[in-house]
Amino acid sequence: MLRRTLNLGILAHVDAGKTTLTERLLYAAGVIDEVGSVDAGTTQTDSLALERQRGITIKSAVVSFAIDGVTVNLIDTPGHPDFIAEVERALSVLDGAVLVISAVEGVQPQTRILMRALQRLCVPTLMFVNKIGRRGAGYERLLQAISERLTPTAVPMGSARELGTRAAGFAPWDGADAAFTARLAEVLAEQNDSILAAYVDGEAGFSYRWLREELAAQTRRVLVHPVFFGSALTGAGVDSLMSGIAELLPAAGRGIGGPASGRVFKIERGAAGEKIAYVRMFSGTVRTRHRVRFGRNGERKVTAISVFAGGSAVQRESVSAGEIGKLWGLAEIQVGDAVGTPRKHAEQHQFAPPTLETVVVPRNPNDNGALRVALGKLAEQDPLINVRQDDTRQEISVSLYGEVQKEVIGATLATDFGLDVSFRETTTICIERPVGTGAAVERLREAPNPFLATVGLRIEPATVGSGVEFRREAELGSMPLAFFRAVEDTVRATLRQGIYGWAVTDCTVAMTHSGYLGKHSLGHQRFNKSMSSTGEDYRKLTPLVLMSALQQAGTVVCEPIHRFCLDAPADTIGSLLPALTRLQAVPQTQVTKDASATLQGDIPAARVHGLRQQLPALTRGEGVVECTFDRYEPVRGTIPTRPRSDCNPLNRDEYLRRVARRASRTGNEPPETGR
Ligand SMILES: Nc1nc2c(ncn2[C@@H]2O[C@H](COP(=O)(O)OP(=O)(O)OP(=O)(O)O)[C@@H](O)[C@H]2O)c(=O)[nH]1
Ligand SMILES: [Mg+2]
Repeated sequence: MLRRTLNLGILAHVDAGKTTLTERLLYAAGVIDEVGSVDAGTTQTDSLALERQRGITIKSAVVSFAIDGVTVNLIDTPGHPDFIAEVERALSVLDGAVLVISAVEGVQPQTRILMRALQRLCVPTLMFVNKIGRRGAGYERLLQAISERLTPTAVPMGSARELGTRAAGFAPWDGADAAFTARLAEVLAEQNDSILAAYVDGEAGFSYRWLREELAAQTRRVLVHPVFFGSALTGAGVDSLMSGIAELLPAAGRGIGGPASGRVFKIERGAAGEKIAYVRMFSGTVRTRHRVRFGRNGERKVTAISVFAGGSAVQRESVSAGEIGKLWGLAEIQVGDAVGTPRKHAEQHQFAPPTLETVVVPRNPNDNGALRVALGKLAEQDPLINVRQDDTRQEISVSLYGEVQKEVIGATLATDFGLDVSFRETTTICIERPVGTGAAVERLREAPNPFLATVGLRIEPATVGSGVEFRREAELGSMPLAFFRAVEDTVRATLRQGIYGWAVTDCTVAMTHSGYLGKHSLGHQRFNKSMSSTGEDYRKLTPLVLMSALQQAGTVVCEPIHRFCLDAPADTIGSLLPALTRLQAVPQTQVTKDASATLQGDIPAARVHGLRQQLPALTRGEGVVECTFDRYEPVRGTIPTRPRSDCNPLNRDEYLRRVARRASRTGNEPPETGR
């Protein structure tokens, strides 16, 4: 029998019940005999000590079960927005998803963000409205919120009874239910003309089986979203969801053909500290003892493989298309790396990068080196923390999504690495965008250029969100490709710190002039470094030229702005509004219903923490606010600067002095590269 695999993500706003549902699905599939509990710290997927202590998921975890001949690899993801990077990595390897929504809290901000990402990536998605046994659980209200705020093509799959009680249950509809078949036909007819024709002709044209098949087909094409209700805590509705997963989501047959191609979505360290890469294979096969390419330049022999199959990971000789495997032996591999042949379309980021940062300080100054190594290991699992070493101040900083992530990093450093650290206050990461066009050129053997290279660069603004684009306008062939590469790499590195010290982005840099001195020699034919251009000449000259062009262009410092959605008692709005103004928040819409009001608007990321702190006092403890990154906007008022950690090419003389000092420290002559 052909084995089929479904890689299924469970996604939701924090605390909606993903981990509890995962536990229930494992139980229903017979993988575990007892249902573990998040609150008691006994679930399969919240297995880290920190997750058990805190009762929240921090890292994505994979478990598996079999259903109707399909191996389901289930990825339980974290819901807290501080760990959105984990969700992002899981998203790139999914065949289908279950979006969990709390029947009490309803559609929450993170629910919408996740749904949008699932739709952009065309991931077939079922919805599970959880916690129907909790007081305040809704049914019609939930369906309405789903259709208004998530998707107009939601299809309820059954009815719920005794909502808000321990006895709450879910009854799936079937072909005997005329209202259900009529509604199904109506929704499916939107995309299928033969159903439309049969629908118009009247009942006789329908076969229920045909409708179910069409429902599965349209779910797989992400045209409709079936909605189930239930309780992960009591198990109500979980069997129906389980059947829905098998019937409606697309399991792939294992094709072994094609070149090996996969993607790493999780990195873990084994008991002996060895690196384990979780890879989803898209085509081909990876085998033990075979060499495999990964990332930009990595290549190593795979020493062991285990594949998820019906409950646990088992040792195997190979992992093939459609499957998820754990790979040992690939020492330098990073999260996000391609394994084998990279897929054609490089994955785009679905969520905004971190907008906060902090300096990590070891309590014992002698631990500085160990701290750097430890943070490096954390960055293997989560590159977005973007560990930076400021050589001038001897400080290490990391990027963050929020305070919970900061606490988790602190706790991980203590428990896994024995490092006691403190953090400086969290600050906002701004960006710089060029406002005009600037150009500069330094020519070979023309004073004051001290380097054996010609570099001309022009920088100009590009569309928002486009990043940094490098273009060669100077003719290729006018110098060796390695020198062009040295210029491009240096341009990207230099733009990490603009005029005010922030990363420069949304711009195009064109190389307008190039030139080099070939292998020159006096009298004899040996290469003479002092008379010939080297890669080092380009690496040193480029920052000077680029920063001079950038100063001419000028930059504007932009700060991250969040969208907030705030619910509070209507009678507290009078005191809330002035407080929001003091926090530089700009409310744009206000809806008052009965005794409660909802305000939506913008707030600088730097003020979000302040808003969260003040909210309870301003709303008698009843206010709830959700904030999500929206965009960057020019800073109003005092322009924040970030201390430089590069060697400051803004001041030419100072830069040249430092370059000279470094060269003399590292053995006078710059190394020869690029030949
Ligand atoms: N009453 C009730 N409580 C539930 C249900 N499902 C989960 N819970 C509770 O809700 C809380 C959060 O459950 P989790 O399963 O950890 O939720 P999660 O979505 O995995 O949370 P994160 O991974 O941290 O985002 C726990 O206290 C659960 O016991 C349910 O169906 N009914
Ligand atoms: Mg969880």
